[in-house]
Amino acid sequence: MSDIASLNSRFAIPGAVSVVSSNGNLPAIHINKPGLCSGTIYLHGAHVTAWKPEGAEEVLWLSQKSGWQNDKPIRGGVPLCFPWFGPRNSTEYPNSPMHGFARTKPWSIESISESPTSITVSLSLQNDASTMALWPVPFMLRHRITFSRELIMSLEFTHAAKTPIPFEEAQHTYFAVGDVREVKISGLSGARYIDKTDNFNEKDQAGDVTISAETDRVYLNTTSAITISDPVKRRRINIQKENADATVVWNPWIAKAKAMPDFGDEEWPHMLCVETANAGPNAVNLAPNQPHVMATRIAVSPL
Ligand code: TA6
Repeated sequence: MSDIASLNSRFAIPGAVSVVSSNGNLPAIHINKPGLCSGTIYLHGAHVTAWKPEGAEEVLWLSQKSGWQNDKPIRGGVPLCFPWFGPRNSTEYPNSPMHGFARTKPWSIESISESPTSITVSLSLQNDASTMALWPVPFMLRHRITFSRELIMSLEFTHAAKTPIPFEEAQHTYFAVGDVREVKISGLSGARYIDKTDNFNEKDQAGDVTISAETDRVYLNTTSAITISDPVKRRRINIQKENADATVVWNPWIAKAKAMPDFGDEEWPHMLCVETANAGPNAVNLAPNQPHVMATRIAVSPL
């Protein structure tokens, strides 16, 4: 029996959940709860690529140009950044992938469960020779995703090193928007941010965030909920965080979109990243055998 057939026989829920060979022949879990929602998550990177509450349009953005290979992250959906965010010092740590290794590793299905109003998928990743070579820490990562009228993603990290370990993490969520130039992002007013498009200078946010150029900001020491108001799709996307002290806002705009081979040149107006994170000055220092759980809860409502 193939791996897919074996996974499907162990974890499928008739009428609601199937395990299939999807893009790039990568194994994926398809969820379809009539009257509630549909969704998709790949074992590759424990990567959620779709979530659509009944009666709403797809909430997550996925590039038409995304690659579907074991050694590359999927472009769009919710890539997991762990155990570092962004690039690593290439001299000190050669061969370190951007945003860590979690999003390009094959995760294992721990469980898939159904309630009358939800499907919950639990995937796990443990250290192996390749992760130990990059980051010598014995760890367990668990990504638990509840697909319902809301999307709840919970990333739990535990390690068995002898001393506290500093790490960074992000649920790097790509949202589908009608036109990024028209959206307003509220909830960050008064927060300090690192502006990665302006030599990483620190600045203060006054009022709503709007997007009129390449935008790449790490908002610091903020646990606030965020609302994306999208007049074109006539909807609000509400994003609540748990145990995440940073929020990242990113849109590549024209030139950066063109420079990414897995990102269509004309796709940038239709996506916006608002990322739940612990990164930079908000990195976490975690004691051994103490679980740290960061979570994101997403809901959609009419505007
Ligand atoms: O979260 C924003 C960011 O750090 C940007 O600087 C950009 O690099 C983006 O992530 C995407 O990174 P990726 O490695 O997925 O192309």
